[in-house]
Amino acid sequence: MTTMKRATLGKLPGILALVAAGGMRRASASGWDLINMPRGVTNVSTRIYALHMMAFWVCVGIAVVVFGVMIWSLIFHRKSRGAVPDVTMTHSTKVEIVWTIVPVVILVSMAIPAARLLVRINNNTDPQLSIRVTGFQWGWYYHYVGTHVSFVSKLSASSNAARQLDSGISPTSVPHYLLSVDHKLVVPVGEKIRLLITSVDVIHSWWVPDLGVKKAAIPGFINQASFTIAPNKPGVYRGQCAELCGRDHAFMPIVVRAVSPAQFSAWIEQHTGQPTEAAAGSAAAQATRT
Ligand SMILES: [Cu+2]
Repeated sequence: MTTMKRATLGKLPGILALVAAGGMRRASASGWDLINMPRGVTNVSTRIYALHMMAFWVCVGIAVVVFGVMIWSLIFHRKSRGAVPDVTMTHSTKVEIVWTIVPVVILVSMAIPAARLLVRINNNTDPQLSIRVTGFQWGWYYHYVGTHVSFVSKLSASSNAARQLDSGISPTSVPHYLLSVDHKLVVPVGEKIRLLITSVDVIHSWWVPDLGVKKAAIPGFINQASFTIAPNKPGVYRGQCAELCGRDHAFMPIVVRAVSPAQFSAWIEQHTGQPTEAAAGSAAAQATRT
């Protein structure tokens, strides 16, 4: 057995305990919300949720009808009850018309709201704030367009220490393990924010479920994504890189802190010029090399 395998097996009880603890935490909170996708805090994310629920209930309805007929047939038309197959029936135009029209109606009725929402999701016009997001191995570099505010956001020191092999630190003792960063992305609530997303090395993906945003960061391309956090929803929203990008893919989380516009202005003022874009850029480049 290799040393690596032994190390992994040695950690197995710890990993299982962690999974169990996570499961218990989930079970103790309101169950349905934890197994379902989040409603999120933006206009778009709540619409995505509503669309998802609509599709879910359509699927439930179809399942009830299809399995209902199937089970009813199995019970009431089984051989032991004397059922005899009707070998003369080979074709029914009426039935074929029904089973063609019904799925078409269902699909179109789902496609129309989905297409409408897709158009809304991709509406990146008239932002009140633009932020350049650059993914790198292993973190994110943010620059508030039109300001001198820019910084690198990486996995927090506490999570980074705990994740090291044989660190002896229990991940359960670390708040927001692997979902916390050194510098959060600060944004104002109630304002339309446009992200200009790219990468300096491989493909990453900027994903924050509560914002309804998941966009690939591709070197050489600038992708756009927009979101507006509801004015009554300031808070901290967490996400992760969602594109397998290499060794430390699991260690480049995203944390967004939504504050009031006044607090945001104060924050921008406080951070203008420190660190400068050039300094943050060289930090990003250095981080890429290590
Ligand atoms: Cu990644």
